[in-house]
Amino acid sequence: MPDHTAPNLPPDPPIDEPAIHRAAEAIRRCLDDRGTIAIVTGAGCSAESGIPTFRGFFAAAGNEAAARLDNDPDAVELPLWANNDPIALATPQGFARDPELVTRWYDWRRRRCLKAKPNPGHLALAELERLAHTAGGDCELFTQNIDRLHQRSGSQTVHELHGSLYRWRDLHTNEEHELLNPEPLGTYPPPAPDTGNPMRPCVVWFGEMLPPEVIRAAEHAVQSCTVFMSIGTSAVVYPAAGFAEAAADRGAFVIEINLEPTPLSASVDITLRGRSALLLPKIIAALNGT
Ligand code: BV8
Repeated sequence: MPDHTAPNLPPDPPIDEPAIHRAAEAIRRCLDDRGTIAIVTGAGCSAESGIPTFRGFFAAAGNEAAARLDNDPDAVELPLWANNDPIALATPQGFARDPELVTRWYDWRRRRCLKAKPNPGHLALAELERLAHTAGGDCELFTQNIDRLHQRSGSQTVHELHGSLYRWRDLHTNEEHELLNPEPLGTYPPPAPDTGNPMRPCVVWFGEMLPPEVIRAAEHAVQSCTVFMSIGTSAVVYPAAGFAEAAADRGAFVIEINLEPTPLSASVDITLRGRSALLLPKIIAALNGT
């Protein structure tokens, strides 16, 4: 029985070894041509670090088990959010309606992500970046995740499409502050350390624009990549979901790794069903010919 760190993961589907090798061959051709690999990851990439996925966040049973795993003092408060739709919380309107509830939710996620560890899928993507650079190519990773586990696993080029749980900004001055203290923030919304003004997390809520510099980097990667990988995402949130489609339209070789089919699955070159922490290391092993 595989050792899952995230509770309630379904049993592993059969591994499609030939597809693993086809994916590795496509990546090998890209590296031999000193090409660019573009990658988009979603919450599924962090699921095996014990972080519930965004839409699975309120699979209450799984999340209560995960919260108990953490012996989180806030675990008893989880039902406070379990009756709320995360999409409603992750909006400016949700924050305006109940800034205390929303900032408590983000602080709870911030502390659980601080305690989480990168999983073998994160480490495999950091290794892929190293292989790309050694070959004289490039590897641009765009994540929808706000947990910084890619950076902590050693990936050097990580573009945060939807911001970060650890950066909060003063609502009046827009000054940003890193909040890395593992203790609860205590006051909600938390006060800025210099002005005392209330702060919000520097995440991109629904209805908010993504950082322009990240959009530009993504558009460049989509136009220049030879291989595009979509990993652990339901591919329903735009503009991130559109990057893989645009890469496929341009003729890039698109590889999807996801536990379940997505709207992208029909239009990619290879779609691998399974856990990213299991399949990514297998692709790297095939790439290294080991
Ligand atoms: C924008 C940060 C321009 C916060 C997130 C009406 C008004 C305004 C905009 C829209 C609108 N209608 C539509 C839109 C566009 C909207 C959108 O796409 N909505 C969707 C719901 C249809 N997009 C936006 O609003 C974006 N901004 O468009 O600006 C604009 C502005 C104004 C007006 C018009 C346009 C901003 C989007 C960013 C929102 N913020 N996160 C936070 O995290 O709290 S998005 C949120 O969803 C997370 O970032 C999450 O990562 C992301 C996507 O979800 P996934 O990562 O894919 O996670 P999910 O749970 O869905 O799926 C996980 C997958 O992994 C599953 O398929 C599962 O099977 C798989 N999996 C699980 N375990 C594993 C696994 N796979 C492999 N291995 C495993 N172990």
